[in-house]
Amino acid sequence: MIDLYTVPTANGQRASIMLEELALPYTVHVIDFKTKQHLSREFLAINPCGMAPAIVDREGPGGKPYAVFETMAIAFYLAEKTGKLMPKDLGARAEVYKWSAMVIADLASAFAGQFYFKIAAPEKNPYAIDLMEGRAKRFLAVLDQRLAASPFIAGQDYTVADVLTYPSATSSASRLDEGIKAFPNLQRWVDKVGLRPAVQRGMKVPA
Ligand SMILES: N[C@@H](CCC(=O)N[C@@H](CS)C(=O)NCC(=O)O)C(=O)O
Repeated sequence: MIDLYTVPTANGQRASIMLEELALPYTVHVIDFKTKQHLSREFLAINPCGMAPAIVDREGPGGKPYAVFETMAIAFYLAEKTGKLMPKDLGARAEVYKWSAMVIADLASAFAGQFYFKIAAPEKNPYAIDLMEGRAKRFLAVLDQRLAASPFIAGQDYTVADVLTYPSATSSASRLDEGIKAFPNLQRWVDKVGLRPAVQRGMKVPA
């Protein structure tokens, strides 16, 4: 059994899609930012950064409870635990590492900045908003080019890199005025990946 500590955001959706894809049993715990639950002593013991999502695998390495934080680490941990969605061949696996790192470090960070500056900020700074939206669009364009030549993000097969990308291309990209209209290959991939029942279930967590 896995405890998932989450919030209804793209990062939370990445973790729940992984759990659904791998058919791992899990219990959802919603973190309440309003009461600063993410900064509580109990939650900081799971993720010292005080961020969601995080998981505790009650049967972790050595059969002991094991906490994992950082969305990409959660996804890789679960893929390796089950031997699914992560290629065995080093070359194919390196494609997963590369594209996953780009999506999390570059694209998701740009969208986080866009959210903070465009939506959360009490005073709007056009430079900061344009910078973050510009970067998000630049990385979406890179994914669009990639998907012109490759059926999935990391190559021929659906992998953890697709799971990590989907919430950015849907939830986060819905905050752009034009959505992903300018990116036809990305849109085609979103339509295909969005048909997966596990993706549909994972996107609805927490209910
Ligand atoms: N690098 C982290 C980012 C996680 C993150 O930003 N989580 C947000 C919710 S989507 C959060 O917990 N924010 C609270 C805070 O920044 O204090 C990851 O990939 O897991």
